[in-house]
Amino acid sequence: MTTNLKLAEKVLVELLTTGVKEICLCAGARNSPFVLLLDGLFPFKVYHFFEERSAGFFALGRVAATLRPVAVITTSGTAVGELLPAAIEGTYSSLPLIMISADRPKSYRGSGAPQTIDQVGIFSYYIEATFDLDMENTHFSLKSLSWRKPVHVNVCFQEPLLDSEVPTALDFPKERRVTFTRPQSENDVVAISSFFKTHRPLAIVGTLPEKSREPMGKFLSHLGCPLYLEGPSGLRGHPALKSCELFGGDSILRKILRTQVCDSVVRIGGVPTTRVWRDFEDLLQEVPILSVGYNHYTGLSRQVQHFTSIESLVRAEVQVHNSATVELMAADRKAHRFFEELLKKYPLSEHAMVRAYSECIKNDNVFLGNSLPVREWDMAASPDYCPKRIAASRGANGIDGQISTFFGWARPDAMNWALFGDLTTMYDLSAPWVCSQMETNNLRIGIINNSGGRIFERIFRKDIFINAHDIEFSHWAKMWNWEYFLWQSPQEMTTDLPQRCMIEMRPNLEQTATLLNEWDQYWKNDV
Ligand SMILES: Cc1ncc(C[n+]2csc(CCOP(=O)(O)OP(=O)(O)O)c2C)c(N)n1
Repeated sequence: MTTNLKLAEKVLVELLTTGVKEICLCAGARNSPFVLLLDGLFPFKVYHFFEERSAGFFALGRVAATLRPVAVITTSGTAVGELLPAAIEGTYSSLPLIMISADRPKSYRGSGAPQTIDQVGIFSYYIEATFDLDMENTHFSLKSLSWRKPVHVNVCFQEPLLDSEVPTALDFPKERRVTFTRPQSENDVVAISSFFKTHRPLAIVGTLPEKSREPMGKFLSHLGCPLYLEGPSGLRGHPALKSCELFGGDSILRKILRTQVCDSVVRIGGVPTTRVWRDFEDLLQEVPILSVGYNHYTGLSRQVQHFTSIESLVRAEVQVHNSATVELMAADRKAHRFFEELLKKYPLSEHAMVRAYSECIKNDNVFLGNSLPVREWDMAASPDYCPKRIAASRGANGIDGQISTFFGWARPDAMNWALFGDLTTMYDLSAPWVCSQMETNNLRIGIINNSGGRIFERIFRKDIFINAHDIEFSHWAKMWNWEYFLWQSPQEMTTDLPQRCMIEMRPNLEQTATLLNEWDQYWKNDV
């Protein structure tokens, strides 16, 4: 007869067989069969959390760092709901998160009994599959999944929870490793090649999976068209791409398309961050687009030619000959020089601070928070460096769970820096909990404290959106026993820092606004 412990063991064995190496465990009473089995019996690396939201986002970071599925195990009730934000991000970023929730027996559903909620279906669209296991239904296999979305495994345990002896040793079957390589198709290669035969495109490159960066770098270096390389592509500042790389920001992209120097766009990787992408819905809706991503999301409501195999693009032997780009590249360089002058003129602006921060990071690892950091990186980070690893959570663009994802993503092979907004930081204050369990202590968190959500200042120009405050972060650092630094100008910035620290940067709001106004003015004058 099956027992709770046997059922839990079956689930864990299937994880092991699938190639899961790491589990984020959020202990409670209902999931005690899992907790006891994970107390030294299974060869998983187990991270312990008291808070499920952080656990979910940390797990996403681990998926990105290890390229393997990672499991999070929660108890029942609202604990399960705390995983929803990570499930959403996992869906749009196509990260294989396995969410395992413990539940009371099925007969309790709808009863309102303590810590009993309707768990099955709680993740609605944001899962590829649900398993609802109990003593009668013990069939559990992860074999035929595509892994393009998270998975929910709900496991009902009956009373008493510990209904058999905890084994002292277990035998494990062989690993059956999951691969995430998307199927390539000859048809895709042919269709992609024919687009290049009839078009003179501009390439916009968003988030690329780490393993695609090198082959994509080679491909783009032979392509011969202007390249807009966003930070999370990992190719911004790549030495082999410099001659074609655009640094003039959104406005140069608009100019290239408006003047029809390029007659189309090839969008590569994740949905682009640049605001120009939204223009393809209206102002630029006639521009043909070839979209090649790592999942099926295009980020547009209109139909475009879309392929989900980056490998097929890399294999297409294509080259673009467009002599008209020479002039445009010169305009880009001129605009870039103007922007460099602005950085010098307004050294206390956010952009100048981001530039100086990027010069501290050089070629280390960097994780960018949503909202302004990821945008300001694209505008202002030094073009002379290409970080070893760079990432941002651009699936659903949430400002939640960013620090936890950064911790999951950090690796010991280099210094790991991060750049977050102040509200984004406040969203994830319990994230440092996990640090004592991590393999690396190479962690430097940069916070741009501009006293609120300043991205809204530029969209609405109304205070009500900003959530302005005068909070500073030294006490947060103290709470977690991290060293803390305050930088208010680029002169104060240094790499002479402890291995692990929090750095609060306080830019001058007025200088930031003036820099942006002058930059807008530059493009208004450029007719
Ligand atoms: C979970 C979530 N809630 C709300 C938002 C909407 N939102 C986008 S940016 C932002 C403000 C971010 O402020 P901050 O982190 O200080 O960065 P800044 O805009 O100043 O760069 C908010 C609330 C979101 N993206 N995600």
